[in-house]
Amino acid sequence: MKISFGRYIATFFMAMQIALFFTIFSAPAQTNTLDIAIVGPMSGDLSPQGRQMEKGAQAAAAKINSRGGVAGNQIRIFTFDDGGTPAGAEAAAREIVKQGIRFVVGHYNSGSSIAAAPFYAKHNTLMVSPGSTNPMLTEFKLWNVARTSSRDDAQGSFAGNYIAKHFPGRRIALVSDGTPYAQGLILKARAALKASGQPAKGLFVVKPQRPRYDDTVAKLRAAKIDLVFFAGLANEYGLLLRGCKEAGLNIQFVSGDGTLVNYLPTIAGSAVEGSLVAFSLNDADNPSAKDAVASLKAVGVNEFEYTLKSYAALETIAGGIDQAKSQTPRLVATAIRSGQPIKTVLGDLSFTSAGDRREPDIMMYVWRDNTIVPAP
Ligand code: ABU
Repeated sequence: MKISFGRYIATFFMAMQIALFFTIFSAPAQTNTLDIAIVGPMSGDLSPQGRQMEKGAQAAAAKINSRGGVAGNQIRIFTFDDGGTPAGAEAAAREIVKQGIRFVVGHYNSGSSIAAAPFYAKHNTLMVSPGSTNPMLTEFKLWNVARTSSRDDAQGSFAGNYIAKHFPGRRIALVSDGTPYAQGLILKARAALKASGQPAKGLFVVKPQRPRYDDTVAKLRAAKIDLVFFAGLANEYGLLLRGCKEAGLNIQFVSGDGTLVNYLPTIAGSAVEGSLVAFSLNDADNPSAKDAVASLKAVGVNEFEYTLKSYAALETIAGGIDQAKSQTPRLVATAIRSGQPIKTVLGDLSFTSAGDRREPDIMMYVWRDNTIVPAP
């Protein structure tokens, strides 16, 4: 059959219109996404903290997505494991950047955050840590760092002053596990004790990952120490508590937040009872967290030390994007660090130009019946 040129053109345009119609009305709805990495110790001793971070960030993302996302973008969470070490953190950071993710909730350990932050800075990536408390993280003046936990200088000073006030006349020793986290904390506690007229009698460093600390126990006995301020992580602390009790030493222990894991009593045994720990205000009691806590409890999440700090870290990124009206990490960081409050489960958070929280967030707890309660 022969078709005239005019008819051919008309048929061609009709076919184009039909194709266009089906393209518009049958294509799957386009969803814009915002990718956020959650990175922390998902394996090893500190994996309970990493898993809390992951659950908190996932819950925050689900909540924000149910409200339409961040500026119309649905958040997708990608979890990475840094094993709680600086080397693991550097490897995870390389992978995150390689995958094109530009927003990070993490890391947990100060040593990990401090190792990874400059790499993120060079690669246009913003990080908000829910757990790293060493002051150095924000003192390097990197453009890309913020945190939802308070700093060790606040914690160390608070602990030193608390000890001086509640335990006058004690023979005090400082014990550190040598991690970057511990080093910052111990300096501040030592300064506060000295300023209060009760200087520490000694500083001992325990090497991480040893099965027992009998040598340190012997040194504490020889120095007639009856109060230890411990800066470090839970495993070493638990073993030291247990070792002192087994050796018959009657020492009051006070520690920083790095020892706070739910399995501490399984390492320390009954020696954990009565020990004190400086940590943030109880996030789960924060009125702003009421709905989030109820939703998390409904799905079996009952631990909130880092769950809600991580939830708030993700909300901080989302709030920064809203304030900046942009997903450019540098602009988002500038918005977060402008001091303008961001609504989170921990209340309205505002940050300094270095990325630290402005609100004081520290109190003393005591271990009773294998859980912590506010200290008198
Ligand atoms: N701040 C709790 C322990 C984690 C860290 O800062 O290394």
